[in-house]
Amino acid sequence: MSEKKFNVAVAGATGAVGNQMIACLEERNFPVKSVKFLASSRSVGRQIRFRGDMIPVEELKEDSFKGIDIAIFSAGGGPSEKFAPCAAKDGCVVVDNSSAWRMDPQVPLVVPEVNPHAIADYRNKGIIANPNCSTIQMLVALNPIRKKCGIRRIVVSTYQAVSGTGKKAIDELFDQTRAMINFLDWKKNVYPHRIAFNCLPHIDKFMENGYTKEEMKMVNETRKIFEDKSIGVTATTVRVPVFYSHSESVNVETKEYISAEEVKKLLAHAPGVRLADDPANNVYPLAIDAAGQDLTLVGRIRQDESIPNGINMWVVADNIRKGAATNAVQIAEILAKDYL
Ligand code: NAP
Ligand code: 3JN
Repeated sequence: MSEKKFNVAVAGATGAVGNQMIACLEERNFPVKSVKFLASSRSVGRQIRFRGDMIPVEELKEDSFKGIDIAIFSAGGGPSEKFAPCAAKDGCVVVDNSSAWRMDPQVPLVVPEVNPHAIADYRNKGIIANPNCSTIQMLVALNPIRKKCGIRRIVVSTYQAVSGTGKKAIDELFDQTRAMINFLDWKKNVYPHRIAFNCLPHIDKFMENGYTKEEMKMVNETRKIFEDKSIGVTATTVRVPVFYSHSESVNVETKEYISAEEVKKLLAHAPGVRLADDPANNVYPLAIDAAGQDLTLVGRIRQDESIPNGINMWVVADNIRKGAATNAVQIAEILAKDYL
C-alpha cells in the first residue's frame, strides 16, 4: 500500500525558523504531496527551493489554507493568532511555533519525547502548539528524571543564542563583532544594548513581577507539559553572543533521591538525548557541538550537595532545530502517521 501524502503549508517560510522547517521537511523525508510557502507581502516575488523545485512565496492570507492538510506556522504571535483559526476552519491542522496558543487549555502543547499523547487534543481547535525553545530542551533532559523519581522544583539559568531572535539578530551580532575587532563604530537595532562581547539578562518583555516573558514561558509551559501545576520553576534567561544553540544550567530537586550516577545511566538511553559527560577528558555539552543536529546534549551531571535530593546539569540544544523547527516537524510526523 502506498504511503499517505499531505498538502503542507509553511507560514513564515522566509524566516530563520521557517527556513529550517523547510530543511527539516526535506531531511526527514516528510510525506509531502504539495508545499505552499507563505510569508508577508514583502516576500512575494521570492522563491524557495524544495526538493529541487523553486516554489514561489505567497502572501499569508485568510484563504491561504484551502486544500491544505497540515500548516506549520512560524510567522510570529500576531499572524498565528489571526490566521491559525482560518486554517483550522478550512480543515487544516496547524502546528504553531509562536506563544499565541501555548497556554490555551484547549490547545495541546507538545514535546514528542515527553507528551506525544497530548497530540490527540488537536481535535479541540485544530491547533497544536510548539513550546518555547528553552522549555523544549530542558524537558527533554528532565523527563526521564521526572518519570523515575518525580520533580519538586527546577531552578534554571539560560544562555541563549541570538538566532532565537531571528535573522536580524544574527546579522546584528555579526556586524557588531566585525566592527569591534576592526575598531569601528558599532550600531544596535535589535537589542537595547550591544550583544557582541556582552551578556543581556533580558529576553522578551519585562512583566510586572520583574520576570521577563521568556522566563514565565519556561515556568508555565513546564507545568502544562508535565501536567503538574505543583512543580516549582524559576528561571533567569540571558542572551549571549553565540549564533546557534541555547545552553542551560539546570538545578532540579527531585521528590525521591537519585544519584548523579543513576541520572547519567537514565540519560544515556533517553529519547532525544546525547550524554556528553566525561569531564576528565574535557567532554561536556557545547553550543558548537549541538548546532546543526537534533539531539539535546546533557552533561556536567552532579549532585547538588546543598540539599538532600538535588541534581545539577548543563543542557544544550540547537534552538532553531530541536527548539523550534525539528520539534514542530516531529509533531507533524506523529499527526500524519497516527491521526490523519
Ligand atoms: P524571522 O527570521 O524574523 O522570520 C519571521 C518570519 O515571519 C518571516 O518569514 C516573515 O516574513 C514572517 N512574517 C512576519 N510578519 C508576518 C506577517 N504579518 N504575515 C506573514 N508573515 C509574516 O523570525 P524567526 O526567528 O523565524 O521566528 C519567527 C517566529 O517563530 C517567532 O516570532 C516566534 O513566534 C517563533 N519562534 C519560536 C521559537 C520557539 O522557541 N519555539 C523560536 C524562535 C521563533 P517576511 O520575510 O516576509 O517578513
Ligand atoms: O529568544 C529566543 O531565544 C526564543 C524566542 C522565541 C520567540 C521569539 C519571538 C516571539 C517567541 C516564542 O517562541 O516564545 C515568540 C512568541 O512569543 O511567539
